[in-house]
Amino acid sequence: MTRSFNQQFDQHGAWRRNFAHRLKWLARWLNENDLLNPAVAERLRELESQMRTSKVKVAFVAEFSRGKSELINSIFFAAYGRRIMPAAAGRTTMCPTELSYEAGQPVSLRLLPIETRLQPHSLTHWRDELSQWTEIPLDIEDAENLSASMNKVAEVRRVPLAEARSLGFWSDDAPDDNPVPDAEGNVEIPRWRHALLNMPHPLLEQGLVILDTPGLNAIGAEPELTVSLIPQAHAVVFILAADTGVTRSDLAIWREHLITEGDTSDTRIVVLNKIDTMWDILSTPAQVDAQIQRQRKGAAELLGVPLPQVLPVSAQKGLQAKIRRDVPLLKASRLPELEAVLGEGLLGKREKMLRIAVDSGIDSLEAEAMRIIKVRQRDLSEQALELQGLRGKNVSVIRHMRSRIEQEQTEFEGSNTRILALRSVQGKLLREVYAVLGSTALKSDMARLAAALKRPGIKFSVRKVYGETFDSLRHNLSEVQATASEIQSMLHATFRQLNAEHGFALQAPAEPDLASFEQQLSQIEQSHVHYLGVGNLLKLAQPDFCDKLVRALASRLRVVNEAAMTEVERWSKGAGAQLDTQLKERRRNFTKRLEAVERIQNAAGDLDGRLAELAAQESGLLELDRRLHEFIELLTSNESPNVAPHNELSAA
Ligand SMILES: Nc1nc2c(ncn2[C@@H]2O[C@H](COP(=O)(O)OP(=O)(O)OP(=O)(O)O)[C@@H](O)[C@H]2O)c(=O)[nH]1
Ligand SMILES: [Mg+2]
Repeated sequence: MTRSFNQQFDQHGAWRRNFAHRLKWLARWLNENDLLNPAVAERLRELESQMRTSKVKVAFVAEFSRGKSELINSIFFAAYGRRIMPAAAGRTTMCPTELSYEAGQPVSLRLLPIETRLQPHSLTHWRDELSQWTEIPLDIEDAENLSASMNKVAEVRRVPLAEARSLGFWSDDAPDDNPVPDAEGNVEIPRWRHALLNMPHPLLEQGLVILDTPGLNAIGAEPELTVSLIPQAHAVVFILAADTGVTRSDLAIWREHLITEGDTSDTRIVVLNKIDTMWDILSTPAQVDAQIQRQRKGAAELLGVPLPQVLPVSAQKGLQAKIRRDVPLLKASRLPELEAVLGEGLLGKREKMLRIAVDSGIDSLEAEAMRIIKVRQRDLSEQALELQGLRGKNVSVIRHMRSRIEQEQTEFEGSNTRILALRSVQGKLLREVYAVLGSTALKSDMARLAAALKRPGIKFSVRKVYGETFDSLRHNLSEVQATASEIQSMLHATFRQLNAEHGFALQAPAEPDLASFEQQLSQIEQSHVHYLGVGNLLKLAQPDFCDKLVRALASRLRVVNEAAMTEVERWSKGAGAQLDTQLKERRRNFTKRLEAVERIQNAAGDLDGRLAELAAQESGLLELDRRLHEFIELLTSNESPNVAPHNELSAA
């Protein structure tokens, strides 16, 4: 039996919540046993919040009236018993609409007026400018109210040509794409630029984000939609109508929005919608099937996707069937098959990505905790050896031992200067990294790109101009990689020295690998060059277009650079925390040794008692070691998410 998208998503959510829960338990256990240094604690917090808040974004893209909004209604909103997203003949959805849930934010529909296009800011910027949005509070218990509010995304305005031109809905260069003026010379444009629905729907609560887009005519769309919003989706559903097949404008949209960025082909799903229009009482079911199959094959060939990724459905009948609980109709709509593919492709991939991220985090966490346990074990056996040497010795020997420990302690504290020097060099190099990847440097790179794109005749050298900009961005990353290598060899040297002189067990954490960020840069570059290549070059001559494009680029690049900086920072903090932890352990060790000698000085017979204590502590550490492995085993194992962690994970 195929599981519906909703069921699959529920299970994925349960897995994530459970994992986050176990991580919390592990953190608590590590903390109770004094095995948690600040770097590990932060890593744990990051992993936990990644598990809890990671979003899965699905974008619905197609020419107008192919049934994007109807498909969203049928997959996600059938439980309301009616249409929630407006879906009607002709152009309906007029602005990109994002559906998601952020707890703590008001449940509402927020709308950004189209006039904000006149100001020089990216959508990313506007997201934080709450006061610029029109907010409509929603009552999600009331389906009628919800649906009426959602009608806002279909609102339009009539404006004079000049205004339409300045807002980007009229181009003198591409007259075929322009809207048709009415008798007074006015044209229809969207009232809103972007809509954000925040609503506690079960799937949205678990991190699903749905992006519904307006049928994209060449001129009205913002570059940011193409070069940022859609490429960042984890899956894109492209919709065709079974009755029309792949039209010229479908193909143009497919080329512009769906064949970009790298190895994403497995998260592109093509839906052949409206198969109900082929149901025909004069044909046998077998004939209808054969017809659908022909359309499927044709679409797969034209778009260059594997046949299993082209799924025929009837969104409308699927919605009706779910509302009326009409099982045969639901089956005929073939909606469940699409949901199964969507769920497996999207969530399976997401789960894999999360697991990879989490596994490497857990590995380094285990190594760190093990190191602390090892250091303690060694300290204990050294102490035991030292005390055994005192057996049967007289008072002056004991006094001598005491002064030897004190001397060792002084020498140890003296060597701190080397550690301080290491820290300051590390800090300086990190500041260099921030300077290279920080926002000031990026801004000037972007200003140069914008200026280059505005030069007359740029059409012929767009690829080169982007190439230069991105070479310089990639160069920044390799510079940072080189700096990191430099810090790394310094860490190795200093750690080796400290290990030799003080018997530490320091090991420099793995150097950050920035290759994946370079890869991301190349994908972004590709999507821009691709976007301009598919008939958008002419727009470079339009006022403001270059700035819009470059602003959209800048907001994406900022995210990449910040992620790279976080990686470097995490590694540097990791090294620092290791050092701190071992210094702390060593200081504690001096105090313990002095205490032990003192006790023996005061009552010589206490020696055996103290040795027994040490032995007990040693076996306690063995137990800790065993439990740590148990924990990690439990965290990384694949077993069902319903096992309550409490029993296995209760603190020692
Ligand atoms: N017969 C049939 N009609 C459908 C189906 N799905 C959608 N429609 C109709 O097609 C029209 C357009 O559907 P929408 O969901 O508004 O299409 P859209 O792609 O969101 O269009 P825009 O918002 O304008 O970009 C509506 O009248 C729907 O009722 C279907 O499976 N079968
Ligand atoms: Mg729509």
